[in-house]
Amino acid sequence: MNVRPLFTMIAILAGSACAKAPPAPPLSPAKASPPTAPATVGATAPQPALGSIVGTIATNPWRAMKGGGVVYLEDGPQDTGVPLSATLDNHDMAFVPSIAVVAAGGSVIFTNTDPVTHNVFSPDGEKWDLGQIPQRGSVVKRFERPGVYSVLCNMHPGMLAYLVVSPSSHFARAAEDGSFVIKDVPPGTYHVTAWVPRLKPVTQAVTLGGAETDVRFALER
Ligand SMILES: [Cu+2]
Repeated sequence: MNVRPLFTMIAILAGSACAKAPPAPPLSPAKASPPTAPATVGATAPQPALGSIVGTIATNPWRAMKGGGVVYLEDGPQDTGVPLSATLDNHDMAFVPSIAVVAAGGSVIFTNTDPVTHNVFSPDGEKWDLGQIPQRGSVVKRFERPGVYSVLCNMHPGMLAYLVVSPSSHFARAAEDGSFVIKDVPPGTYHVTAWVPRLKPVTQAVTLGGAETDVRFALER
């Protein structure tokens, strides 16, 4: 979604140069090693070592990162066991958090911890409206398709949040300084998208070979 061709294939493949483990001592030819542990037990297939895709987002203007951003794998594997839900609260006349993320197929729980009634709707995509949410009330909505929604309240025009529905369960919030870490990624090549409010998202091909791969994004209007 929203691929910018100019940037698409700029992958920075800086494989981790930091060897954390010292080289193993040479194996001495052991005469007898009775308790040999079997290499594989049972029928479970060996799991590839998981790594991290780390990096930073630079923005023009730089203030665009004030509320943070989201980075996600377009084609990452869908992990089972990942909590497929996010919460977006109405609190102190604002949405908290201002950027929420959920994997496609997951649900968002819209709550209201204010002493006043709020409304939650989005004019984007299929244009949903959850109606009024009273104090202590909540509404759950499931999101099947990836996309980004602006989230508004028709009773308080200043309220604005963003909901990013990620195409995979591998995503991360980017901090205000642009840094992010997507953890527990199996080795492979992925299309990684960086999204920041009001800027054009950028997708790059990134190959994760070792424990860590570093990638830099540059986003502008
Ligand atoms: Cu409101």
